[in-house]
Amino acid sequence: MNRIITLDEFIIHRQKDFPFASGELTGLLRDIGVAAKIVNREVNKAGLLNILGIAHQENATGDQVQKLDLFANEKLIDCLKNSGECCGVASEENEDFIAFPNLDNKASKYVVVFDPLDGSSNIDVNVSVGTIFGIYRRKSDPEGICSREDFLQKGTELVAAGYVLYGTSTLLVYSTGRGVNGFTLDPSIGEFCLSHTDIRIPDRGNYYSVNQGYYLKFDVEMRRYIDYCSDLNLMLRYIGSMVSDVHRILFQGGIFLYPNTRKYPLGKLRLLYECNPLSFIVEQAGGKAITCQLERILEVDMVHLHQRATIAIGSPGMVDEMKEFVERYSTIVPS
Ligand code: P6P
Repeated sequence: MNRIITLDEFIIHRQKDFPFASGELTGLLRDIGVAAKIVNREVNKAGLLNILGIAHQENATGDQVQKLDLFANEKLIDCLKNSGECCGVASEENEDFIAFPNLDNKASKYVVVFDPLDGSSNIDVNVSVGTIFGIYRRKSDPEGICSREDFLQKGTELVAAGYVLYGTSTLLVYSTGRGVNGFTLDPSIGEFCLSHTDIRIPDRGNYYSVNQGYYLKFDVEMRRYIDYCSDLNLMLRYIGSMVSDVHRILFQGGIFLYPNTRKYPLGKLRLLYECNPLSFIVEQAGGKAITCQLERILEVDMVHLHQRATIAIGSPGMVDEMKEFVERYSTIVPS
């Protein structure tokens, strides 16, 4: 039996990959791991506690907020505020970013963006949900408080990104730009343990993931590509939780699509804390992530915190094929 390597050990060991690392990023990743364990504990017993049901609130993006969303958001903010390595956060659940005062007058180098509980509408029906996070190096004066410019950075500026999938087991997948690794939570010891080393996405796969219910509302080129996937007898898998759907694609190959529709002309998914972190990970695993207008997701200019984007993400061979359909059938010539 292989020796158990915990997330903490792995992060500290990999710190050597960064000659100038002084431990702040290491500490930050470990704090996120702690927050994930706390959220996991509540997600796993959500059905037993009076934290189900909609909290009769709307979040910054107008979605109904489940109580567990609020809990997860609060825990992540608390852990990061007290980490001493993070000077501010931006969350799907908060209209604006939150600046943290320096702890012990120590200037923090990083800001964190996150969707605390993505796919939360699945909670009441016991379908997997996830946390998505991204870490940027601040651009503002380290002696001052963080500013909006710290968050309005392209995905290419990400220092690290990851997700936690609360599913049949709880898995934390992250990258600091040198490959992708996965850690499964062992509840008996309360540790995330290395379970998937150097994850690589297959060049192609047998899955396509899209909300077929919007088919007639997609542009013609997307409908043609979806028909092509169906003609290839690919299997449609879509559970309405981006982390879960992209996780399947990352591990087994395939493509996930959320194109523009009449309801969401700019796409539904959020660039800052959904598309960019997952695209960073998929690219690090050898995959591709572009908008349905063929721009590389990580290169899209970040204009405001809750900016939406269309996305096609997954196996490189399949994203390239989708790109060909757009070029061939789009009535709008991509800029
Ligand atoms: P639709 C969940 O609300 C979410 O933000 C993503 O996790 C998911 O992929 C998408 O929205 C589902 O949206 O319109 O298909 O229900």
